[in-house]
Amino acid sequence: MTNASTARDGQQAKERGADTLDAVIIGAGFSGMYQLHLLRDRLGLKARVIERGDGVGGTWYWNRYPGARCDSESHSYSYYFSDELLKEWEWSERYPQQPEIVRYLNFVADKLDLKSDIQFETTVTAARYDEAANLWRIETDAGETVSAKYLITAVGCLSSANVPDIPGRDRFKGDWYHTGQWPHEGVDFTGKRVGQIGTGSTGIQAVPVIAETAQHLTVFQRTANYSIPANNHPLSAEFKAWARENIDEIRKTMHTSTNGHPFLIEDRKVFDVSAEERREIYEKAWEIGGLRFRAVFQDILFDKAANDTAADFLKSKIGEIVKDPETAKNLAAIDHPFATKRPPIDTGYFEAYNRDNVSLVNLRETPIVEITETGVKTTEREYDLDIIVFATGFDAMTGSLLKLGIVGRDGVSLNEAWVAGPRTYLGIQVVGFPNMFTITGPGSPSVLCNMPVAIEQHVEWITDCIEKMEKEDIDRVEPTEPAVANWVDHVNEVANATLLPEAGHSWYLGANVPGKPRVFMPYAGGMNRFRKICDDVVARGYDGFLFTRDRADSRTETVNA
Ligand code: NA7
Repeated sequence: MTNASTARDGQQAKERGADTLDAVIIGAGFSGMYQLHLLRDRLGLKARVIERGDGVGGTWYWNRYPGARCDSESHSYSYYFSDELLKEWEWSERYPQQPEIVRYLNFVADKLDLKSDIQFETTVTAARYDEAANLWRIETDAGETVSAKYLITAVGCLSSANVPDIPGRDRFKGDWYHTGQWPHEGVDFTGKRVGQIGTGSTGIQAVPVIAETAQHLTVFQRTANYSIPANNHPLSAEFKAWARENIDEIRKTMHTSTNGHPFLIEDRKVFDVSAEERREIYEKAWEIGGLRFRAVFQDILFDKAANDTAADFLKSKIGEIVKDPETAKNLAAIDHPFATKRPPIDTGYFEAYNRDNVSLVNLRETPIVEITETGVKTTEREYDLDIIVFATGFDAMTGSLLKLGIVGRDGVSLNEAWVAGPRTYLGIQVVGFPNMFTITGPGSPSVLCNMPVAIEQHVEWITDCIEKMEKEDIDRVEPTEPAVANWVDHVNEVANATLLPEAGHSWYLGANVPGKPRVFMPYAGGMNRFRKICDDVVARGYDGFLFTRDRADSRTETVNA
């Protein structure tokens, strides 16, 4: 194992008392697992993961809805820190399904012996910074308090379910489910009248699968959405061998690309080619399928006229697929530029509307008035339903962090610190919350990137920072206010250079949750650029971070990085 080889024989943790840990990590998904591995097996620290679920997987543990599938290609949706792991695991399909991802994460957890340091079925109810002791006191629903020098949140960006507060919701006598909190035993739709609210990436994946067994599926669409066929298929033996033999090459591409995917964005611009050539390029990309479509021109996300050509192509495809003209018109009534909301990829989404048992309700024309005991009532009529599926997304990027009950220096909570929106330095740290690290936090590329690539970079950066602190006996690290202010400005500046803010109702902006401050949260400057910025910060002596050490005379000194 690349990193495990240095294992626990590495530098020993500073003794902090038997009941005090070096680090508490919250969440056992991709990020928490890797963070545990590096802190425990590379640095030799005493670290524990606290996890709400009874197994590893994080977002993938909870998102078990029908059709749940990743939109990153499987051979890139893996940890790349270990060639051994890469060679031992074999993905079966181009896009991995949820159960296969959970199997993969269990394989990694077992291989690295991680589960022994994961406390499952435990929810963190509060985490308070005790300034006098320079320790985080983490309280759980098991009634215990765990203390640790470092608090690392690995709670994922899309883990806090957003169930809209539609009037009458609790009156419904049938069953209702949110896709992100799906029952482990599954849901039997056979013979049921199902209503699905939401047509984001999740809803678009769920529709064709639910339609297969439901008596009738009524899809309630608020914002029409683009979707590109995934062209999912089993991976051939040749491809699997190629992926195993070209690990370095694939890793290099993922680290070079803007979005951490295993392919690069073409250099050409939309209007560099003729209309005919452009059509051919789009047709070919549509056949190949998936997020590669977005990569065929470099200016799709920057130039509205260029974007229009992709948008028009995708809208025309809806018209070609969907037979009923009224349904096709409603599905193609898309109000935002292509890829300014997360672009879904699908398996038979638009085709599903050609089935007799699927119908679409355009909520822009006939909004939902209330949920009744027996179904959903719009301004036009009432739809009788046995089951309502909320595919209504997440309180993304900040929701799961703000739920943790984090309180920093001087009793200031994270909720108070972020009342006007999240403020971080590099998405990693927050002023007033010393020694707290937020993996893929707001202000980092996170959801605009193939997540494992973003996660590995953040986890490795955090580990290096902690290693430095342990080696140099540093007690605290936190960012400076000017560094945070500059970073927030930079995050806005790079977002404003793209068309991304044009989707005014996107969860990137927090606009899907009533009352949430509208701040563009992910870093849109590209993962490759972000990685370089983080490296440069270190090269400049952790520029923007303040390291402090407590002296024997009980004064605190600033340590030059
Ligand atoms: P998204 O992308 O936030 O989609 C949620 C959908 O639910 C979207 O169509 C919303 O319409 C709709 N929605 C939300 N609230 C309501 C109400 N109150 N009434 C009607 N419709 C509503 O979440 P997903 O789970 O699909 O995807 C999240 C990410 O997971 C995805 O991007 C991938 O990265 C993986 P709206 O657009 O707000 O009008």
